Amino acid sequence: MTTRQSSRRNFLARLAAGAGALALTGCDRLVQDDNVDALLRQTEKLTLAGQRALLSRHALAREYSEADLSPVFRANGTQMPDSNEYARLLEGSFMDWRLQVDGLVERPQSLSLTELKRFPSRTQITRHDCVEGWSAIGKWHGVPLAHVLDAAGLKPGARYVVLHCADDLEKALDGSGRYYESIDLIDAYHPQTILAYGMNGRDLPVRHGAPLRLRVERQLGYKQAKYLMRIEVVDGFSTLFGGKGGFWEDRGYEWYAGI
Ligand SMILES: Nc1nc2c(c(=O)[nH]1)N[C@H]1C(S)=C(S)[C@@H](COP(=O)(O)O)O[C@H]1N2
Ligand SMILES: [Mo]
Repeated sequence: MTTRQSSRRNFLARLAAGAGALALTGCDRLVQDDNVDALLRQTEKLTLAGQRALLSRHALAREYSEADLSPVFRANGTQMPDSNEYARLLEGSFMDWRLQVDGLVERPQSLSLTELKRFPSRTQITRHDCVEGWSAIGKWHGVPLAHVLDAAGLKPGARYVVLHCADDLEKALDGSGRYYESIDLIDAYHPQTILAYGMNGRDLPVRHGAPLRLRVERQLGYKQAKYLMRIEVVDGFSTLFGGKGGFWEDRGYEWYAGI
């Protein structure tokens, strides 16, 4: 929350408390004043709208049953990162792969797949919606991002989580074609936001982002970053890559891709 937002909230809270106190002491001259009345009615609406917006960000995405699983789950974007480093990691069955967790954290982490699998896990069957106009229902298994963030401990000022991937979706010598994404802390701590290492009861296949991908179920397909290498906690993303918070965002897509 910005300082302006929070001081406005404080102002509204004081206003509401003040009005209550006035009403209680029977001094209704102020309360009956037309302007104050109108203002109070408006703050009531604002609070409701604000609460509704927040509630909807916390709501769960629909979950499905095994019978709903799509027989074919399409792969999109990169289906095999084209780097020597990724080839080497894949050849070693990702035994040498580590997820770096750094940025605004108290305890930077370097986590192997085995270590990630020791955290409590979650399985969810959800529908993936790509902006290109296709959907598929899949079963995802992994560690809630919240557990990993708690292990690292957020520093004051932390506001976003940036997901750095292994693949260049665009060939650019300056590194600007690297896939990445970002989400805010509401989504990062949402119970269905997981770092998935399993899909449909097996290890996550390479074309779907092995060894680890994000599932952030209230948002569109392009937010579901595959081939995760690093999680960086930041206070803003304007200085990263194109500054818009994601590979496709830098090319014009919305940062918040709610569905
Ligand atoms: N690293 C990386 N993540 C990515 C992409 C990509 O090209 N590279 N494509 C995105 C898009 S547009 C979609 S629809 C989904 C596709 O996921 P899937 O291949 O498992 O179907 O991954 C998203 N995450
Ligand atoms: Mo997509």
